[in-house]
Formats: sequence, C-alpha cells, structure tokens
Amino acid sequence: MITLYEFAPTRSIRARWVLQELGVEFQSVTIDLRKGEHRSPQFLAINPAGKVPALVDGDLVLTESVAIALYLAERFPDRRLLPQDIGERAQVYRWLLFTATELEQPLWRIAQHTFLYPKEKRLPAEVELAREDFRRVAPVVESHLDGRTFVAGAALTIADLVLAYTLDWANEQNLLDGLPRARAYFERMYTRPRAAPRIAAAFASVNAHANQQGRN
Ligand SMILES: N[C@@H](CCC(=O)N[C@@H](CS)C(=O)NCC(=O)O)C(=O)O
Repeated sequence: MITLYEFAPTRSIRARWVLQELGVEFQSVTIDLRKGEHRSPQFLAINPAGKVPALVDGDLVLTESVAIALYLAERFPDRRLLPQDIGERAQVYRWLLFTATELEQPLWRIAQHTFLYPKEKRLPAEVELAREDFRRVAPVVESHLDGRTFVAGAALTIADLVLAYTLDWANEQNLLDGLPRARAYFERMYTRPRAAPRIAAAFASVNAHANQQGRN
C-alpha cells in the first residue's frame, strides 16, 4: 500500500492529484503543519527536511513533489502520464522544471515574506520583487498555451497536474490578471473528475477541521 504524507493546502496537492488520476489506492497520513507535526521525530525520519509531501511505497521513501509525480507516472505506466517518446518526455521535463524553478520560486518567496517568516524578518520589497519576477516569466506559459489543451504534447501528463496546481497558487495571489489562457487552462484542469481540491477549498477544509476540533 502506498502512503502519502500530506497537508491539504500545500504542494501535497501535486502528489495527491497524480495518485487520483492514476486511480491508485493509497493511504493518507495528515501531517498538520500548524501543529508542528512535520517536526516530530517520526516524520523527520521520513523527510529530514521536515516538509510535505512525502510518499512511502514499500521500501521506497520519496520526498519532493515533482520527484513523486515522476515516480508515480513511471510506476504505473499504463495510464501514460509520461509519454513514451523521448522527445515528448523531454518536453514534460522542461515544463516540470520551468514550473518548479521559474514559476514556483517567486510564489514561494511571496509566501515566505507574507506569512511564513517571523514578522520581523519579512521584507515587503521582496514580495514586490517576487511578484515582478512571476509576471516576467508567466507570459512564457501564456503564449505556449495558445491553441493547446495540454502543456506538453497532445495528452494529459504529470506536467499538467503540477502546472495547474502552481497556476492555482498564482491565482490565489492575484497574479493571473492579463493571462486569460493560463487561467482558463488551470480552471479546465480542475474540472477533471479526479482533480485534487483547489487550494482555497483545501484551506477551508483544514480550517473547518481545526474549528471542529476546537469545539470538541
Ligand atoms: N520542494 C519541495 C517543497 C516542499 C515544501 O516546502 N513543503 C511545504 C508545504 S508547501 C512544507 O512542508 N513546509 C514546512 C516547513 O517548511 O516547515 C516539494 O516540492 O516537495
């Protein structure tokens, strides 16, 4: 049985979405970041970086959301979430890396400087710079999506799932204004029957759960 260690409104969504698209049975273990569960000795034994997601499949312990997506696509090849052709597969790698390095990094800096770092360490100027960085690279995706249903090739791949989640994250930061194709693309991906929850819905569910526990 595959186990996914996750916290709903985080990059865990990438791993969950791949598992759901594959239709693979898995068990979910919530690592509540708000309660500091990611710093428990038990979880640090799984991911010494203390971050979610993490995936355990038999003897394999794997961290890094994009590595998890790649592993699962290769582990369950029938669903063809990675193309067989080496050139097409290379395009999937390109978009996975573009997403994780060019698009995600500014979003992460925004998160760090708005709510993750202690208040006295947050730099509003960093947030502005990161927003500019995102706006500078996002048009690459916007033009690439012209006339395309999927980001790489003619069928769904893991690059779509990773990118759609990351664009939802950008949308949460109001960074998709003026990028209608990117917006339509990620919203369309989230209409898939096996899509993972949107970030806003995932936040709402953990908040509802916390409120429920507070009342008990
Ligand atoms: N590059 C990693 C980043 C994982 C990561 O930073 N996860 C965040 C949630 S989105 C986390 O667990 N943060 C806890 C912490 O940094 O203390 C991946 O893609 O899996």
